[in-house]
Amino acid sequence: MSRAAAAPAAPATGLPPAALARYRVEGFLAPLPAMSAAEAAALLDRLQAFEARDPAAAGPILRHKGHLVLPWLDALIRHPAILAAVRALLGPDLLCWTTNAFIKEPGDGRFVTWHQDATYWGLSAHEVATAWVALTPSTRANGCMRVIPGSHRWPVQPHRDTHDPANLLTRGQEIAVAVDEAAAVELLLAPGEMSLHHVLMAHASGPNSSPGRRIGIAIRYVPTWVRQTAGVRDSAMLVAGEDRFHHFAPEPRPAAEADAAGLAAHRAAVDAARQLLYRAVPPGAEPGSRD
Ligand SMILES: O=C(O)CCC(=O)C(=O)O
Repeated sequence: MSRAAAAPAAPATGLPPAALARYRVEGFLAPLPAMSAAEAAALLDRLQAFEARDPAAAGPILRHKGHLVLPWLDALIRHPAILAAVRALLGPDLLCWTTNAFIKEPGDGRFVTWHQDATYWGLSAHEVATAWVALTPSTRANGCMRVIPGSHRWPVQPHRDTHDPANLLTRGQEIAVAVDEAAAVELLLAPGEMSLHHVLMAHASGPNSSPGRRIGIAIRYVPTWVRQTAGVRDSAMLVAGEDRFHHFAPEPRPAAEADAAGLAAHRAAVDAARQLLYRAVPPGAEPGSRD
């Protein structure tokens, strides 16, 4: 299949002008409809069935670029409503750079410190957005994402790496300057809703003190003209429009769950992510491969 032919038909603009203007001012939008609650429940079933079938592999695969291995996740990154919204932000030619499932089990104490995604990603521009799609409710009690409106206009702040194992981020990185918690906004989502956030947006989330799992899939989109600048051979999946730049190695779509080709592509992508996200980190650190 040609790369252009792989692009789904999506409405040209998926955000009303007022929402677009708000994103430019605040750096995020939430809640936005992505799919029905029933569609989200079906995706959650598939995720949990995969975890049950192969618990050892599921963690690392879901954490980073699971769309290379799981056809349902490959479909999610091309979902017409999600793409329509992201096209309104970033233009018609889009790559999915990565996917990361953020899973918090009841009482597991996992959290995310205040950080800006752009810090270690090595991308040549800040025209990069995340669609965070809720497969379960995302609430104050289960550790929903919180953002600082307008922080996408901050430059990349100094970050320090804590390597705290309870931190869901790869390096346990956190902004090394004070963040005004009182200014934070909670992104409360129902299953099937999503938030969109800018790559410079300061965001964090607390632990899950509810009795249920909190599961969201973060999908990172970049326009095709963005490059990887960190000296790593990076790859990405064309999901809309065409790629006239070829800055990223194209990624194969999975034909079946966890088939040999998908697993090989995933292994290569995790190796590249390890080089990217752990550059200048002492050897011995364990990969988490998220931000
Ligand atoms: O899911 C979370 O709690 C944090 C997500 C996050 O840091 C991100 O999507 O960049």
